[in-house]
Amino acid sequence: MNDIAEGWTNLNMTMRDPVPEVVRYQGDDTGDTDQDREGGLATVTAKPELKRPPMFKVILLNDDYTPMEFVVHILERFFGMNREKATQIMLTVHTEGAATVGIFPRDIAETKSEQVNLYAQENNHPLMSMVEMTD
Ligand code: TYC
Repeated sequence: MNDIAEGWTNLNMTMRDPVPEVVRYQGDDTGDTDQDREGGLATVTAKPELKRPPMFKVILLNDDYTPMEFVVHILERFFGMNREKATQIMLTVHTEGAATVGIFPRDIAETKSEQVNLYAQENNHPLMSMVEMTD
């Protein structure tokens, strides 16, 4: 599994709640054990070991030359938007100057931004995206 796929696995496995783990009962009442001692076992609430990764915005920037249809195509191709959503976001970038088009873990945000910039360059359009940390 590559790094990006692994990143997603961890993200999916992120635990929202403490997970009980079974431990051998030591005959000692100190510590955070629940009072379930059937069969000589007590449970203890384990600290979640995975933290949510910090998230990063991919921001699309306006320019005066990239055709609107190409921007819509970019949003469909790299950000999985349907035509209606892509058109709406493209128009926001066009009128506001920039818009967040997706929020991802750092590696995925960087990769998407680079893919967009490279694809625009290969098609001789000045379209640019950038990555910014979320607040
Ligand atoms: N402003 C461009 C035009 O008028 C359209 C455009 C939209 C360009 C969004 C870039 O990220 C962009 N053709």
